[in-house]
Amino acid sequence: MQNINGIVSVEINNKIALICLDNPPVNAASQALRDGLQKALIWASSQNDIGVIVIYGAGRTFVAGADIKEFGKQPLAPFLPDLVNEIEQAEIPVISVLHGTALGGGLEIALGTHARVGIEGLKVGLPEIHLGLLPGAGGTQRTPRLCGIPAALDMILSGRHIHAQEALEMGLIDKLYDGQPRDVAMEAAQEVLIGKLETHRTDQIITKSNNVHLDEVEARLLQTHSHLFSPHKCIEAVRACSLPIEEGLRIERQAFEECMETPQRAGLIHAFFGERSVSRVPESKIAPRQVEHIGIIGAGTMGSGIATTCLMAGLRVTLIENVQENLNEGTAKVKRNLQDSVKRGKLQAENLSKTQSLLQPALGIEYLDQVDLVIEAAFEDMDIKKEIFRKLDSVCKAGAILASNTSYLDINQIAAITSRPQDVIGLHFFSPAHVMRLLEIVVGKKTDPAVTATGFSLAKKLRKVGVKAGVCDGFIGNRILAHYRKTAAYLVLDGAHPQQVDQALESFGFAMGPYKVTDLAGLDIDWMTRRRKAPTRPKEERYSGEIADRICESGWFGRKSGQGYYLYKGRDIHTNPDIDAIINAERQKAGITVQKFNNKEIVKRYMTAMISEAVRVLEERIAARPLDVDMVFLFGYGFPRHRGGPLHYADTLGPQELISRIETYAKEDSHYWKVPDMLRQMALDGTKFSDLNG
Ligand code: T1G
Repeated sequence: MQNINGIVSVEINNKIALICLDNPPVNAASQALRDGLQKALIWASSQNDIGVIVIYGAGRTFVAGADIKEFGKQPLAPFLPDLVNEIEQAEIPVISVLHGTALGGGLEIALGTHARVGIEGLKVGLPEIHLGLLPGAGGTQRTPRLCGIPAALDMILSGRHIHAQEALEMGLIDKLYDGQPRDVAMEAAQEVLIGKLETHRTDQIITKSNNVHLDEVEARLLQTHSHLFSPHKCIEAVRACSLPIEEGLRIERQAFEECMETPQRAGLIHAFFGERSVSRVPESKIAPRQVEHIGIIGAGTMGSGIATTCLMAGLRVTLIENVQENLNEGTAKVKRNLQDSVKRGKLQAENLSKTQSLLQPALGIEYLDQVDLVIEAAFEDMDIKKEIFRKLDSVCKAGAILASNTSYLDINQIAAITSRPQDVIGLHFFSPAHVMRLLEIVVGKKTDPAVTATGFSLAKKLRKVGVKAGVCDGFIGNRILAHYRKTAAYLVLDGAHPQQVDQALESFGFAMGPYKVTDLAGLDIDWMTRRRKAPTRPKEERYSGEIADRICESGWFGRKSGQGYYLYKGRDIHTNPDIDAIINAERQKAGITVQKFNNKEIVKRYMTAMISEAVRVLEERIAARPLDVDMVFLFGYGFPRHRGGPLHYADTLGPQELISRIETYAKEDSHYWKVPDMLRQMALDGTKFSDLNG
């Protein structure tokens, strides 16, 4: 065994050279792995009488891609595309054994080998598009040669994982085996030596151009993803696959480097690492409590959604209502959600009945005496919640965690009425709870760190993105939303049309503008919030709810009533001409001189408002890090992923630009537009939000 550099080793066994890649956790193609692999190939080729070289991975997967941590830094040789070419041009046949998730640069290494074998359970893919990139080590040139342009383009533009059998049928791998990587490496190598497993060079396959298909896909992309950069560069690179491979690889490299330079690549990589590091909180070093049986109080939309997500994670669920009819309705909704999850491929059909059997509907809180954790999802009323928690305190076993799904109420107040405030926490799910990935973990003053740790462990089990939040009205997301939604309302009062505001934010990258979102959620919910907050609204605050109040008073609550800011006929959505009269009447009543706003100005105001409140949430330690705010908005509020989140986006503007915008707007409304002290300090220190994510 020749240990090349601690990550790569080579073993000679008769005429076979076995190169083992061992770079946990996912064998990322770091500079050390590339350097070791290159040296191993040279060393193996220099040995006498080697008939075949096999590359395989140790651990849970073959190479899962280039090392994303190296992006944005000075690239270091050997460069992956060059290494793949060296593999392909080797005189001794080189084959690869793929297991786990051979993705991106990992699959590209394999495409440079002269035969690829997979191990059962393998998934392959070219997910670079999710990082704002394209396959930059030959994937756009070799994949079409192996499986044709349409299949290659689908793989590159979707970034999807392809299961082993499909990969075999597509021609991406040559044979499927079962067993451990090293044993399969030996078996496949011996088959090469006896001619049972053929080897071939991908670069010698000629691909016919298919510009008709490429033009069709490009046209569709311009409709759906015109704001994204890398999909168009993917097509540009794939177009070159009918040229000699040296030319194609040059065009691919050029396109890759252009993508690497974009803010979209930086935003998507921030999102990738943020999703993983957001759960790294001090409490995650503490052992969580055991949770196998969950009690849920309230079988309404949220309760049934939360029950669904817990059942899908294999947890037992006792679902509580106080009226049989509501319990039946909620139970039926859970079953529909599970069937919907099967349709969406989130739950295997063969697991449906077993999953449903974990659900135990019951009338009365006394059935929760043995659960490990309760999630209260009752009506958003503090008195109702206090009454429930009083009962839970007397019914639940010692050590049971008592959580509320409240979206803004004070967890400390709820905890204070129990004899176990240390076991009380907020677990704020987002509707639909079995689809939305965000879970705000709201930590009270007295919450035991082990309870917080359990919140994060539950989030992982539910495949949610858990974000730690402090206690304030609305925690992180709804607190910030409540602020910047006023900007949208002020813009409409002052001259913009709701549909224009939506279009402006959709062109910025939001899937839906704020008026479509509020129509979808139900205008009555915001109406209730405005009335709840009316008694405590500061007198200096410019009221932003006049137009929305009039719309609600007309009984128009959005999609659920067929009419809101828009008209809903079946799945069609149209502007609602009846709101123009309401808007004009309110402007007249307020004596407003109508202004014109262009889309750029709408986005500037909206984003500046969002960022300024996000900074205040950081100042008050409601969120510990800027990335916590970013992940809340990426996973709970449809913030465009390629922009990385509000504060990652703020770094592209800089604190000084934000301060000057706020100071300009403050001339119109000094109560609403205030520069947070933290932003001024950042401008003085030259600090970026990314510096605060450590
Ligand atoms: N580089 C660096 N670190 C990576 C990584 C990568 N490619 N993939 C994962 N990690 C880290 C991750 O941050 C986490 O770290 C740990 O590994 C476990 O990951 C030239 C340019 C492979 C399906 O996009 O999809 O190749 O938090 O929690 O849920 O054309 O990781 O433990 O410190 O996600 O089991 C293309 C990205 C790169 C694959 C495993 N490849 N990774 O999922 O574990 S670009 C990708 C994943 C490229 C070439 C181009 C998943 C996974 P930590 P995890 P998992």
